[in-house]
Amino acid sequence: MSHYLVTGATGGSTSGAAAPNRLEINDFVKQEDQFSLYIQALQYIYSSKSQDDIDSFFQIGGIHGLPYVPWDGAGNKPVDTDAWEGYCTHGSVLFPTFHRPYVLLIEQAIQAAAVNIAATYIVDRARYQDAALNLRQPYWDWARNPVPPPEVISLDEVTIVNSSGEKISVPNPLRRYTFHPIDPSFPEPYQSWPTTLRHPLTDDANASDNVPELKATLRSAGPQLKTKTYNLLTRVHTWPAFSNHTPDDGGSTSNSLEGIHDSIHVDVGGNGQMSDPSVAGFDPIFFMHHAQVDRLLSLWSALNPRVWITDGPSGDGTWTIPPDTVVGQDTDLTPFWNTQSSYWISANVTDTSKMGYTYPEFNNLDMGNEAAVRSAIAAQVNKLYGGPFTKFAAAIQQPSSQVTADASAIGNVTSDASSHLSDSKVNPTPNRGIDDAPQVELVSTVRNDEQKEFWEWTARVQIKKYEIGGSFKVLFFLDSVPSDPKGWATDPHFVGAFHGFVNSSAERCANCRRQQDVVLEGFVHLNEGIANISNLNSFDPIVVEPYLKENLHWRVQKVSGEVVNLDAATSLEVVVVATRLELPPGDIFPVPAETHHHHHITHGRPGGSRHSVTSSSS
Ligand SMILES: [Cu+2]
Repeated sequence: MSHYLVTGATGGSTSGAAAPNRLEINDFVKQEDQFSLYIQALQYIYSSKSQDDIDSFFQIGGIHGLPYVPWDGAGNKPVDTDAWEGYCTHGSVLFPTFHRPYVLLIEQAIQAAAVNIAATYIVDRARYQDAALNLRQPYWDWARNPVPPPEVISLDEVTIVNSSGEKISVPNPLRRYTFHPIDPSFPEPYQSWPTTLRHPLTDDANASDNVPELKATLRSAGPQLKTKTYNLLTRVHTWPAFSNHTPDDGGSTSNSLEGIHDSIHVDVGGNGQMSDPSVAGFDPIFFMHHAQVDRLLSLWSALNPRVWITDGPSGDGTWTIPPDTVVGQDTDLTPFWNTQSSYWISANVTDTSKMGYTYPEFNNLDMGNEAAVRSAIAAQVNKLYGGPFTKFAAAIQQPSSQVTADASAIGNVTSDASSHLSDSKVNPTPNRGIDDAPQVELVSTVRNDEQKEFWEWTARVQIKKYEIGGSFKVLFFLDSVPSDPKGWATDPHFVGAFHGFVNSSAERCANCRRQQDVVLEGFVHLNEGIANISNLNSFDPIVVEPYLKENLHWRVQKVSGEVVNLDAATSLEVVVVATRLELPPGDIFPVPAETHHHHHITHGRPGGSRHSVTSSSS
């Protein structure tokens, strides 16, 4: 039997790029020809194909988790029935590279369908055939556009141009996938739901998406998401810290790519499929999300050109990878066949242009010139996700002589830093609730050369992955915790969350019991919340520490909305970390100069630090 080789899309060209661009979804929906073909191609792989066809949407979505069957002969049975039985690699160094050929596979299946559809056009056929060759999987840049366009989340029908050149409305395949049939392997509530759902309010068969809640949740998460993404790209420099959500931040006090990715799964899904790894691959937004994850891999890689995968533990394992073994650059990325006898491996997925696609940020760069690419991408990252002074310039409204007087007692805080902080102007009214608007308008994008350092405040979260029994959030608040848990994620006192993206079907989850000691780690950045909510006039430790001790609160909540008693989450540990960031002369990104773990801010409270004394490192 010959295998379905994962080659990606072929043909087409983007000016100034080595291969056609994948486009951001907001740009993509405006490309009438590509969008029309994409919608029809999705419909084709959804419903014209049987769910048993290897390149049907169901089969490709099912690679991730359920139905736990082989895809194209990659392992006849699970290598360990006590392990995770999907193919997707989570919690290991393979996370970023596994999902690269995975998105490539859906891109290939969609383009193959689009090429056939374009050939049927009787009006503008040449243009549509050209559009099909240029068609690539769009990405959703949630760090910039936390609420996706209506074509993705709220329209039941979309307008396309059909093969006769007519504008017609068709059911929107980006909104949901309809199972035909619901696979018998699905546990409840997925067994009851005929389609994928986002933020369903009930487990009933007639449950529907709660679009207002979905939008409000994403909008509220936006500023934190942007900061997390900026810090990932600018502060993380080692593969173990970059690649996955197990504890090891490489001293960055920043999230991994996987950790940020987890938050999107949980915030998009609510109690629906996206927040459960066993069925997340069936939501059409999954591949748009993972194209963005893949783009961040490309950007990070350009900024850290000599860093690629290193060996690490396999964690939960997969259908073909036993748990608690070592994986690395030569581990087979099953089930993605590269040749008839071999799979893709991480060592082979470094250059996307060889896989038939690129991202717009790389257009017109001399890809052979590592240093030039690095500085061009760095400038783009500052432009898109916040320049080096963004975080602290947001905050400070008035000078404080008190701060400058006392600051020297706390390490190397200079009085200069404090007073320069005070010079920055702030938009006094937070803009929560406006799509795409940064929560705080930042004056310091106009660079003040005097601003050379600032303190960044972050809550580090560690918790055992399977303690809560499914996906969950650890939500952080300043000042007070709203009384109604329903409104937690969208309340003005909410500053950000840590997200656990965890298999919930306990009856099919032997690894949930066996891998009980797997720990997740992530970071919630507090500066913007402090700037918006407190009346503080400085980020100096002497000012912020007593404030946080009094006013920082956290709660644990399952995706169902159920609140988990903090005393019951015994593995949870929240530690507040302050990092003094400097901008060395000639540098474009801030660099940590010293780090203090302020254990006593959270010590003695449920889920707080196990230590009591502040520890420092530089
Ligand atoms: Cu994912």
